[in-house]
Amino acid sequence: MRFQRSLLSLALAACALPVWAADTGAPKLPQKASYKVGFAQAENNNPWRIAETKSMQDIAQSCGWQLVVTDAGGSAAKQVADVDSMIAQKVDLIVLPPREEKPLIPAVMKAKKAGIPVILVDRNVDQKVAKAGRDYVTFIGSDFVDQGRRAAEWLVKATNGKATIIELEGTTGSSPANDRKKGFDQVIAKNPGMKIVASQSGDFARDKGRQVAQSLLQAHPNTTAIYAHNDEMAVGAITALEAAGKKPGKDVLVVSIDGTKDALTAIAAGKMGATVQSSPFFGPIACKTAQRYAKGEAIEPWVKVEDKFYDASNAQASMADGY
Ligand code: GYE
Repeated sequence: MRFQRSLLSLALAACALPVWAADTGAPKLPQKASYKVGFAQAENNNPWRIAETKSMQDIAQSCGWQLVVTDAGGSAAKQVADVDSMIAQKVDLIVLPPREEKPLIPAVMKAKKAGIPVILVDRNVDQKVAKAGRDYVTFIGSDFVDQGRRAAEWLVKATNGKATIIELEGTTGSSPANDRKKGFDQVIAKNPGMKIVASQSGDFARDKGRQVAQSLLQAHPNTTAIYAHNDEMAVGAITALEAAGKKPGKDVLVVSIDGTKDALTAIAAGKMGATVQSSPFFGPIACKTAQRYAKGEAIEPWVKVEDKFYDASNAQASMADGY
C-alpha cells in the first residue's frame, strides 16, 4: 500500500513537472555581424521614456542592430501584442521594458519558446514566475528599493524626522512602483515622526500626478511633504501645490526619482528638494550585454545601474545630466 502510494506520488510529481524542468535556459544569441533587434517600448509619454527610446536608437548603428521599435502607448496588452509581432518577424533579440510585472510574462515565455532571447531593461517581471538565465537573459536596471530608501533618507534629514507625507505612486503593478514604495516604507517605518497619510497612483504621468496631488492635498491640508515615484508626477505636484496657494520647497517639501531636466531645474529654483537619479540611457549597456552574451559569457542575472543623487548642492552644476 505504502509502496503503491509512493509510486503514485512519483507519477503525480512527474506529471506536475513544470515545462521548464528539462530546460536549457534562455535562448542563445549567435555571433553575427548584424542583428534584427526589437525594442518594445511601453509608452513614450514622458521625457524619461523618450530618452530611453532615443538611447536605443542612438546605439543601433554602431552595435550592428537593425532596430524595430514599437510603442505600446501605455497598454500592457498592446506591449504583449508588439512582442508577438516581433516574434513573427523572427527578430534575433528582443529588448523589453515590461510595463507591468505580471502581464508581460507570457510575452517573455513566448519569445523563449520561439528561441528568441529577451533582455529586460529598465523594469523587471515578477521574479516568482520568470527568472533571469532561465527564461530571459538578464535584467539591466536600477535598484528601485534603494532609490526609495535614498529618497526617504533625504526626507528624514530635511524634516528632522517629522513629516506628514503624501505619496504619489507609479504605474500600478510595475516593478519601479512596487519597489520604490517598499524602499521608502522601510525607512519611514523606522521614524515614528514620519507619517504617510495618503498613497495613490499617478501612473508615472505629469498631469495625473497633478490631479492626484490636488485631491490628496484637499483631503490632507496639513501635508508637509510629497514623495513622488518619478519626476513627472513631482512636477505635476508642484503645479498642484502652487494652485492650492502653497509654496513648494517651503510649505511642502517634494522629493522624487529620475533626474529629468525639469526636476533639476525645479531643485535649482528651490521648488523641489531632491531627486534620486534613475538612468534611462540603456542603449550602450544593452549593446554591451548582448555582445557578451553572443560571445558565450555567463551574464549575471541583474546588470545593476548605479544612480547619482541630486539636491540643492549639485542640481545646477549637473544640469547636463538631465534629459
Ligand atoms: O522612473 C519613470 C518611467 O521604469 C524606471 O518609468 C522606469 C520609470 C521611470 O515612466 O519616469
